Amino acid sequence: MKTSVLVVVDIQTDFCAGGRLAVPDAESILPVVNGLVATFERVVLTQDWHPPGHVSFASSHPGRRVGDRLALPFGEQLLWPDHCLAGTAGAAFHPDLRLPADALVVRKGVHPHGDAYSAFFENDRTTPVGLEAMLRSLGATEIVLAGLATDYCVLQTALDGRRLGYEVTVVESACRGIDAQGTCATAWRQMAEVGVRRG
Ligand code: VGL
Ligand code: ZN
Repeated sequence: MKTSVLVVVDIQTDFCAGGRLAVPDAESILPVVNGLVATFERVVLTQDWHPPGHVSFASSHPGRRVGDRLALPFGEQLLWPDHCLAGTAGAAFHPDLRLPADALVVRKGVHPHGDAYSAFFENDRTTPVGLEAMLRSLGATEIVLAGLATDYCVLQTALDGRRLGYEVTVVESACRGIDAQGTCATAWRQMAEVGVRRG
């Protein structure tokens, strides 16, 4: 039996207009996402949720700037402005997102020394974030992805989803990317290569 779960990625104030890491045109997906939310029985929301001094913040590394790449034991960490500080208004879901009362929430990037783009695994590729356990308990076979940002958190969640054997559909009209250096085109290519459907 096919069981689909809608996964709404990081639709938070800091990623929208006026936020600390605003994704261009992010708000325009809200009506599309709300429409999707209304059609799914099971919805999981992800929330970027960083402690002060988080490893992904340029401000945590004296002499480093936003956009710099830092070498970490498990790979490169791209440095961002401070964003989605746990418990602050910037980390809250966008007020126009229609939240089902029974939606489940996965918070990621919660450890000071580890970042997480994917809702399945932290960027060390091994520490579980929580989505896999949730999907297993829901009996999910397919995930449908919407949200922000196409080239980071949506991308990595989609790739991990395929790796774990889920059918994965990314709804293009319900996503927006940062796309600073053509990274959205690369993201769609990477997703196509592993069989992610572009819905
Ligand atoms: C994201 C950069 C930093 C995302 C999160 O949600 O795509 N991007 N933290
Ligand atoms: Zn983040």
